[in-house]
Amino acid sequence: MTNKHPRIISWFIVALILVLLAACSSGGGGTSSSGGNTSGNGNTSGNTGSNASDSKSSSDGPRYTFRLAETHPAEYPTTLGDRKFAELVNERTGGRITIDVFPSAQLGEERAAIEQVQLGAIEFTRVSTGLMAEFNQDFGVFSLPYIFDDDDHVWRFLLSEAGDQLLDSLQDSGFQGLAWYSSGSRSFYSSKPLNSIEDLKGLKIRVQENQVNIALMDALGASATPMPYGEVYSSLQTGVIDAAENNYPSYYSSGHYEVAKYMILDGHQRVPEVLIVSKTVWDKLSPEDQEIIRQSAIDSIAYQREKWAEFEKESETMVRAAGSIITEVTDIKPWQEAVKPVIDQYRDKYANILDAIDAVR
Ligand code: GTR
Repeated sequence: MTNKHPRIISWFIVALILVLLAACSSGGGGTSSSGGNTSGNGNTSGNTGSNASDSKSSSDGPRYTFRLAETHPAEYPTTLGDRKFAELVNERTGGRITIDVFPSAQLGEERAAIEQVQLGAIEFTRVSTGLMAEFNQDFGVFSLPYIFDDDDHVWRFLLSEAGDQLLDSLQDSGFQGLAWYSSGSRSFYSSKPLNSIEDLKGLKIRVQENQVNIALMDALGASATPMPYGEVYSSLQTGVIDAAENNYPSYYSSGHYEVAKYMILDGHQRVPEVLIVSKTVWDKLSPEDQEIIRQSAIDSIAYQREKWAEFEKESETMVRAAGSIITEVTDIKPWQEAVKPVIDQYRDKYANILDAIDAVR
């Protein structure tokens, strides 16, 4: 009997295989596509589904999943900017490049994140130019007091050729600068009343970690305490420091207003944010991918600025409602006078950049 039906059995097996193959190719493709979606931090999952049908040439090529370190929480305007950037890159590469945004310093404090990006261990980060000053001296210019008239002036400079050159100058330090984001202006806040410039004298004030800030606190008769952003809340609470300084959105979202309810709106600095990528990673990308990434970063700026403007107002309302005591500065001249030695000390070092800033005043 076994010898009688070998042909029938083999035809049956062939038919069975064909049926199975057909089943796999029609239904299986759709369900197994989750393999391309393994990195999942939620923000990209909507895009990956469209990969298969996307025939744009940008969807051909290597697939990457990158990480972007962000110190602020998920709904902060810089994080929203990061996510917009990631979304644009993902769309424009037909889902081939995924950038997962890690908010709330999950990948480490800002300085550590920059170091990791420099090494290529983390691919992207959004940081304050105040922190970049220790990695690229030119960036220290942003910590000089009162060099910009207002936010429009900052943006005229950032979007000028000099601003582009500054982004490119990061190459010498192991990064590629991609785009600038808004960060408003910084003012002092303390657990002690702040009614005038005199009240800063003798205070221990937390600053972003760079040399210019140390000179600035000296000029104000205060003592600078550089420390990571994530340590400021408990340091204010326990009295390790008396004061800190930042914009409204950071003062609010970090909760610093809960432990330092006196704020004086002196607006001493306008320190923009910057989106950077590791040069090690950048150099491995094709020119087409570099272009998509660069353009997506630039195209995310408008969204970040819009969210910034909204959140700046919202945070002011929230801290006022929570009982912060906010002193307006009606005459800024005494402040500008007091910090003049800092400008004098750094004028030569930053002569070219300061000229470019003046040129768009
Ligand atoms: C914020 C900035 C953060 C961080 C922080 C700080 O304005 O957005 O990236 O640098 O200041 O003071 O450390």
